[in-house]
Amino acid sequence: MIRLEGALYPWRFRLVLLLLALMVGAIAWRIVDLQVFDHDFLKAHGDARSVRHIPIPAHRGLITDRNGEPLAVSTPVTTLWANGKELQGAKAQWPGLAAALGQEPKAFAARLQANAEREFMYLVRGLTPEQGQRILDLKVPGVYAIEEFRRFYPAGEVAAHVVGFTDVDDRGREGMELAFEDWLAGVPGKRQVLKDRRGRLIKDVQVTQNAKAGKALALSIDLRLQYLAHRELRNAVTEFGAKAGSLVMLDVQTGEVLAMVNQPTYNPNNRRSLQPAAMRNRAMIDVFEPGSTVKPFSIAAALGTGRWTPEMTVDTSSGTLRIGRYTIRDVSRGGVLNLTGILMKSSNVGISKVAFDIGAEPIYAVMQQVGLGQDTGLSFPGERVGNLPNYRVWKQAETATLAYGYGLSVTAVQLAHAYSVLANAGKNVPLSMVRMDRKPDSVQVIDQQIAKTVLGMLQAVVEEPGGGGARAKVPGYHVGGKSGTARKAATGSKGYVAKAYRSFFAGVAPINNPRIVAVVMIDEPGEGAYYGGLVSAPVFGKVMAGALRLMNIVPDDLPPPVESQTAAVNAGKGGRI
Ligand code: 59J
Repeated sequence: MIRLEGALYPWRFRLVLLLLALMVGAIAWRIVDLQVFDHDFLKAHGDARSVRHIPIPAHRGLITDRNGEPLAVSTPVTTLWANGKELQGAKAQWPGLAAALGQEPKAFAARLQANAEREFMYLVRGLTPEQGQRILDLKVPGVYAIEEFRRFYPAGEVAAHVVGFTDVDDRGREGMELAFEDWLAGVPGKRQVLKDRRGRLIKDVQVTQNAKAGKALALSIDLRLQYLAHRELRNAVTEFGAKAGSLVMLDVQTGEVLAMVNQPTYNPNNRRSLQPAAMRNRAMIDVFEPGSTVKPFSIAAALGTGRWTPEMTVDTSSGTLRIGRYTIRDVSRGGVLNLTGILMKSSNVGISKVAFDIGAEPIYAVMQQVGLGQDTGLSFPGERVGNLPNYRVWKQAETATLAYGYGLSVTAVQLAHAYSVLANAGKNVPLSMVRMDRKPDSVQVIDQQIAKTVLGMLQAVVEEPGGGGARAKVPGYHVGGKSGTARKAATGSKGYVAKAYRSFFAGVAPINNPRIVAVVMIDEPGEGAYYGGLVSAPVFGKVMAGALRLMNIVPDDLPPPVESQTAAVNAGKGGRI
């Protein structure tokens, strides 16, 4: 037994005891300190090292045509990535992995070796979930999956310019995909997971925020008309060896774009070898001088002043008209023409004489009110406004050239919109690229009677002999329209390019209750013909004929039923009973 009294150095013994007691106290205090006072701080730090939030991709809204036909569809895909460091420990499995990925084993191994220090590298993006699972089932350490969505475009090149496309991160890059990005995109969710120090997923903890799916979008286009327009435009561009072309079709009453196609086009599902020229939605992002297709608006302006009636005539027999140093020419001689005759013969001299009589302002006013060189309000990505110069700066010669379509620049969709105003009894209905569920408000910009009179003149261009629009005819329906052939303005310098033309046809049907407007523009037809009446009018005729039938529009030009035939049919039926 230890006897304190007898200890040699009792004070030392006490000192040791005291020190021990102090140490125990300090440790106890530290335990309390860590567990009680610093607990939250430490826990947060610990978690930060292991708890991660990973995004849950949101489903992007479906894009359809006006009848619900899918145009852009998001399908779930699996993207595989690898941790290069971890993969180094599984070299034996590389050949198997390469084979499963369909990659050449040597090149694959070289790539993995090159990324040996990386903690993240893509192995392959956009596999079907089944393909992805098959590779995950190989259980190669360091191979991981991300669930994503990828866009697929069922209509391919037929609707490519309108629909546009998304980038690898599923964000809108072009077309309606870009214009309606906020509507379509949705909001990604969040998932809490536990990962170890090396980033390996240990445990799926919980979904902290559900992904919010994007909203669906129904476009105004009708895929059936889109296919038809695509086919006919492509055939004509090929037949005439043209550089490019556009076709726009509108619903007269609602302002909806029913079809919009261009050549050349591209397959949005395979953009690897994409030519920039093929990507252009030319109908909205390219501008041009519309030439003679604007003559009906100059005629409407003349009628609107009250100074002109359809029967009044001008003499165009000289075929030329001099203004100072400038000479206006007709391609063919017309003689004495009334206003209908000016349109039928497409006389530049005739419309210029009318323009000098009424002056710049009324022509400008009509062109502006029907939307030529004006903002369409569509806000389509890359869309151009074009230019209609203010009438105050129009000189004498310009007043004439503007009246027959030079000196202003427009898009094909603006030209179609302008014709829809004539077709809609003078009412301007705003355009729409999305399906409208009710008729939008419109503004009366041309007198109703004048619009109808001009429509009658456009009918004469198509249906009367020598009007230049005969190839736009549609059996069973009355059609009105105007052709145009315009030399192409030189870029960068003044003047016009030799032997380079744009061929146009713009028109409407049925004349007695106008429902559809279409504009065809063919850029630089090189083989055989180049006149609008020969190159573009037939495309218009075929596309309009198909559209009128597909939309179940009542024919306004059916031959009266023949009595004897009806009787014969009835007799035949009777005989069978
Ligand atoms: C034309 C122009 C160019 C610009 C002329 C077409 C002018 C003009 C300066 C010569 C071919 C041609 C501002 S023609 O569209 O008049 O569609 O079926 O390009 O006149 O003054 O070798 N159209 N076209 N003019 N410029 N400047 C006719 C006409 C038109 C047709 C045919 C034959 C031109 C009937 C065009 C068609 O109505």
